[in-house]
Amino acid sequence: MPNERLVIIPTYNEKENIEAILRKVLLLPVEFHVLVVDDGSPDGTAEIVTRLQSEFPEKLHLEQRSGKLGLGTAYIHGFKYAIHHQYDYVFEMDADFSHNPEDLVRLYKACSEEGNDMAVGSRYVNGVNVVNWPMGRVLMSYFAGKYVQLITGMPINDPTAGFKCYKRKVLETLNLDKIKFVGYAFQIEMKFETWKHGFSIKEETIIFTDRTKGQSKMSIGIFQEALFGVLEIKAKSLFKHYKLVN
Ligand SMILES: Nc1nc2c(ncn2[C@@H]2O[C@H](COP(=O)(O)OP(=O)(O)OP(=O)(O)O)[C@@H](O)[C@H]2O)c(=O)[nH]1
Ligand SMILES: [Mg+2]
Repeated sequence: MPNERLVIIPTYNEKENIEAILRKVLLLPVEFHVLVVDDGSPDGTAEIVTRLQSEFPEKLHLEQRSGKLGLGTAYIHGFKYAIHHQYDYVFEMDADFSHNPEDLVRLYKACSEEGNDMAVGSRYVNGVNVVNWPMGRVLMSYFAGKYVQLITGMPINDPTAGFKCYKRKVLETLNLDKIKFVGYAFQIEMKFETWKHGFSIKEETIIFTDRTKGQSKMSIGIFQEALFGVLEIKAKSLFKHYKLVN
């Protein structure tokens, strides 16, 4: 049987969250496999995953990298793994419960039943659906989305969202080795490249909840990368020829 669905969860110091989130995903009524890409978390996140692997053989996978190399490259690593193992649907999800694992099923159906190539769990389809973020951060994220729309023309309300489903053919089409950014700009770049290739993208409304356990890895550097990265993504695209798929 071909492999169906793989959820990639990048982790750095998520010992407070990892076991609970894995149990949630692995026990959903629809079967999802999980790949954790851990960047040598000093807090022992990978050891917890290794222990759980005996409980979920075949379904729970772990890739370990030697140091904190950034979210973007962790996902690229995971995408290549997914292509190699022929997963049909590939998901991005955080470990910190900001993304509700139950929404994976809706993202999956948006692609498998509604025929979209990518589904994005979006906070800003109907107003703002964010719980427990300080108002400053909500506004920043919301207007960052508007800024990205303005610069790129991409019709997506939540371009920095990191909760997604890709059909494998999207990942096979994009040149993953040319994806440059690692933080929020990585999320923008992946959507932009997907859109420019003519793939269909659906935004599914989700409620995003701030993490309650563990430490955020958001930094000023990641914010700056997004601010200037968007300009670079747009500028580069002007010199690029996209072969449309649809
Ligand atoms: N492998 C790997 N995972 C990372 C890295 N940076 C962040 N992560 C993981 O990526 C996910 C998102 O990171 P967060 O710190 O929650 O970032 P965020 O959601 O933008 O920030 P908060 O809202 O404050 O939580 C989490 O599962 C992190 O553990 C990294 O360098 N390498
Ligand atoms: Mg988070």
